[in-house]
Amino acid sequence: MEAVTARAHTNIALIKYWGKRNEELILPMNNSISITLDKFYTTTTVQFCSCLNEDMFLLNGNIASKEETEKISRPLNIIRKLVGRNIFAVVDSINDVPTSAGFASSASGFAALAAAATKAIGLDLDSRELSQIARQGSGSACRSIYGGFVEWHKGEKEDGTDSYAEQLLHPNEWKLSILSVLLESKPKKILSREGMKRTVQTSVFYSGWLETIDQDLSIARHAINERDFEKLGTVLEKNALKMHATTLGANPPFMYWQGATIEIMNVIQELRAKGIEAYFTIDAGPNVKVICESKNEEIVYKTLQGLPMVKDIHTCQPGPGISYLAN
Ligand code: 2P0
Repeated sequence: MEAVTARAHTNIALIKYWGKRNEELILPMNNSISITLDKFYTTTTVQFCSCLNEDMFLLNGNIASKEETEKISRPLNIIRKLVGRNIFAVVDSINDVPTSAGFASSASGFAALAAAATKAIGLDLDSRELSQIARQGSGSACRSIYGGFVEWHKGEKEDGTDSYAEQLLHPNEWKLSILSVLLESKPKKILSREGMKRTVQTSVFYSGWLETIDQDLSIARHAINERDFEKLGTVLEKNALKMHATTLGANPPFMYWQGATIEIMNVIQELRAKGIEAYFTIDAGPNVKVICESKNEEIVYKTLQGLPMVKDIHTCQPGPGISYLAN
């Protein structure tokens, strides 16, 4: 069978996915909205062969661990079931996602895998179907099928058939800048999967998250539609702070921020007080992403670059969805 290569880019959530209602199918408690980024991506080649009796996974040129291989076998099992064939694959995956940039590679990784593997086994799926397969590798991966601004619909059904992402805006339709600020930090202790689970089960603030999420989503959708940067920035920063507040109400409580995280948040709020529109968001780790309009990119970059706790800054713009590469 032919080898197929696909590429997918990472994404950053503006309105966060935080909590699952079904751990097995990876069904979220709420919709989320993201921007796919141009700079960081995963390129994955998949080839099925009846000569194999299990999946083989090469990650950045090295044979992956049993645990890592089990993770990629999950979406491959779904694909095998779809075609009714018990045939295994070699998966060769290269991450151009510097983990140093504070981005997880799971979103781009599972999106590229879904695209390459379905085509390699002979399926011709549309983006929505690919999004559903990528979702079952890692939730945020369902958004990386598309470029630009994307919304993941949580869906209502318990079988997950209506839980997939959709593009809101093409990457060329709104050129924002996203600065990924790498801070001096210690390794994170609580992975997002575990963190969101503990939050859903125990946080006294999780009800507040759920009660206000539809309003945040609606404001963000309108802001994107109207290219209203102040409106979008205000709601995305509020939403990130609210997500992190839920971790403080969990039992036992936990927090992703470190000292440097708070210092950057203050710097961005001070920049705004001086009239420069920039907003921050933070995922399940200490690093900060700053979002601004292109006209302010240079001043934001220069402000951050000079700070002692900033180790590195990567500047991104809205990027493309999945693409297939010639082998
Ligand atoms: C997001 N995060 O919307 C949120 C915000 C982290 C904070 O999606 O368990 O790797 O594989 O579905 O997608 C990171 O979690 O979690 C994430 P799983 P995933 O981007």
